[in-house]
Amino acid sequence: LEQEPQVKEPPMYQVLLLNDDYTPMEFVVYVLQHIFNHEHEKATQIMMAVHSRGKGVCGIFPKEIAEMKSHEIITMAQAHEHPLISEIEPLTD
Ligand code: TYC
Repeated sequence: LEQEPQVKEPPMYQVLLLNDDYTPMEFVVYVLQHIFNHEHEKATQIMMAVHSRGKGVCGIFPKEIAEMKSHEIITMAQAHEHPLISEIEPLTD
């Protein structure tokens, strides 16, 4: 049988945001708008989901981009002395 040419897509990673008791809600919304280009309404939805469930997905990217965005969140949080944490997780299909 003829094989279709295999087009390899890069493995994708979820950028996760973790809840905490101290980071202001508006700061989380600001970060989501500026790092992920989410609209204010979408950023608010994600923030509230993380606030109530403990963890949530901000976006899905190839590994290097995911790492960069996760790092940007932590850097912005540290600059404002907020304990906000982000991590990345491989998407398994
Ligand atoms: N729980 C925070 C508060 O009540 C808000 C918050 C939401 C913090 C999402 C972190 O990833 C987070 N101020």
